Amino acid sequence: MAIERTLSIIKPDATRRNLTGKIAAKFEEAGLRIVASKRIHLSPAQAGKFYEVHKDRPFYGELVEFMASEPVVVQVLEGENAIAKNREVMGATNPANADEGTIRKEFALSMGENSVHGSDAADTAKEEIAFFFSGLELVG
Ligand code: DAT
Ligand code: MG
Repeated sequence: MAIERTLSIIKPDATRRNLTGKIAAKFEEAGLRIVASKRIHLSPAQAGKFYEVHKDRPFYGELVEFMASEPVVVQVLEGENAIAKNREVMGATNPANADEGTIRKEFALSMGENSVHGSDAADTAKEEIAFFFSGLELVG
């Protein structure tokens, strides 16, 4: 299995409830290394651009407003099979369907306020990492 990098976002519902450390611990316990991390407050334009792929979905406006509502913590996670492993640790998009022990099962408030984002494939991981970080900021 290849060593991969993936982009994670700890969303406003989680930063607001002081869950940043608990969520980061889940990544580390799963063997994912946090090779870059920063707390930022996205503008609506930045959040809209990041989630552009969903622009025609009915929830887009709500999603963008939520992601720009309060700070987020963006991180790059590195490890074997990191993209799929992070998706496993996150749990299903809808917390009602998330497995026990996953971040979304434990912490998510709803389908929209679901605590974390994670890249879904190698190409999106690359794009999403470049959206937030320069090469110099990635410290393996
Ligand atoms: P994921 O975040 O699991 O990759 P996604 O890419 O399908 O899920 O959607 C991006 C985010 O949009 C998701 O984390 C929460 C929000 N979202 C998705 N479907 C939604 C819905 N039906 N109602 C409200 N928000 C939704
Ligand atoms: Mg997605």
